[in-house]
Amino acid sequence: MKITKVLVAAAFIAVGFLPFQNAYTVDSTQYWMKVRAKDKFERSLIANTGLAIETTREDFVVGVGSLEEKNAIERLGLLEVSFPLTDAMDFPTKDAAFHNYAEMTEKLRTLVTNHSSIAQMSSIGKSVEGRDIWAIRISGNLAQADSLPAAVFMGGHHAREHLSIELPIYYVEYLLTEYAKGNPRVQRLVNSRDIHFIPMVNPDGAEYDISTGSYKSWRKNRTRNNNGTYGVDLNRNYAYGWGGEGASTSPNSETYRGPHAFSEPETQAIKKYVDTHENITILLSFHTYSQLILYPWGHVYESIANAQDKQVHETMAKKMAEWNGYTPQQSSELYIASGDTTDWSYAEHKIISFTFELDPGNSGWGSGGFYPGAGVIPEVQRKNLEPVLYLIEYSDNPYRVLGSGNGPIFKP
Ligand code: 0X9
Ligand code: ZN
Repeated sequence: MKITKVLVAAAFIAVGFLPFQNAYTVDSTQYWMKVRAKDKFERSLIANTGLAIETTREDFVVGVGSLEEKNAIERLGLLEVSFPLTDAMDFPTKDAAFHNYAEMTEKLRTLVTNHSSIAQMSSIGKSVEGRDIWAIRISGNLAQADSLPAAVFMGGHHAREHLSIELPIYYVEYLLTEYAKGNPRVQRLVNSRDIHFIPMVNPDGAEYDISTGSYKSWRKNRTRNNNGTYGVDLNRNYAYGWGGEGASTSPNSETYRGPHAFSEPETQAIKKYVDTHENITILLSFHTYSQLILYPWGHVYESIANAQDKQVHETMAKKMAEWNGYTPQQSSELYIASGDTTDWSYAEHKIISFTFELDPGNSGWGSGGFYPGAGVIPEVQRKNLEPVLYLIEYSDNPYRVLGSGNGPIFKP
């Protein structure tokens, strides 16, 4: 969105003189606001200022309004956070190829609308600030997709890891457009599978990270903690091993685990989605960066007890590493961290689960780190395409990677 200062100059075509200074400025900037409101009376007070309330929660509302409305709300003593919806609230120009929340929503909506016989878009829950968390479901047989083998891919648990959002978006586009073009491999996969993408698990964090037009290096979500700080680390908030090592009890910390497991609406949404799609056998959560393929456990150094499951994770990780060149290893080889997505999905549902730490590597593309620049997007999408197709392929029975006759065949 662009700054919209409207210069209004009355045109006086009087001969010889200009009677007074007749140019004035109207600031038509709109502000995004989070406003404290504990009941209908406070909400009515706020609505009365003119604020367009978009989301109502137990103790706050979110809306958009003018500077005048923002000032009025400030005078009521209820304003918690505000951003001008100006040039900010978007990626720096050089990184415009990344999708912000609105752009992602629009792109996914268009893709699904154009391929509605094989794709659905649904909100799996709302973020703390009331944004929809979108899931895309792709299958050649949507009516009976629950009885097909399923894989789920997610991105954007961590706010500043914007590259992790570009991959799920791209694979949605790839599968839908290749299917339409008649790509036989994609048609076979889509027709026989139930494929899920949740590209932006933490939309509030991602938007906050770009809210000033330069990156904030934000990681967590945007929960207001009890000490007035913001954010829970969503990859420390899942239930399995929650409360263990490698997660902080301090709300100020970057790795704050939250007051209890699944305290956050974002992780609750993922939990509910995974819990209710019992056909999911494979999960991949994209993060950045370090070029790693990680698998459980992450909360202890021991490996998972089931030897066959361990072997499946190792075999798949090694195979995928041949395509993307990343290093396959157990999560806790990186460091111990409790409450992450994949420990939970494996422990709770026996889903074969991976975390990819995407590019760059530690000493990869310069000092890019979390912000490697938009130029890397196509290459990272390309190198991870084969791993994604492979996971979809083997979701009917991941144990097949160990040779025929291994493990439970998928039963709907
Ligand atoms: O710390 C994390 O959540 C992940 N790394 S990141 O830089 N994207 O924040 C790694 C999670 C791997 N899991 C464990 N080590 N348990
Ligand atoms: Zn991460």
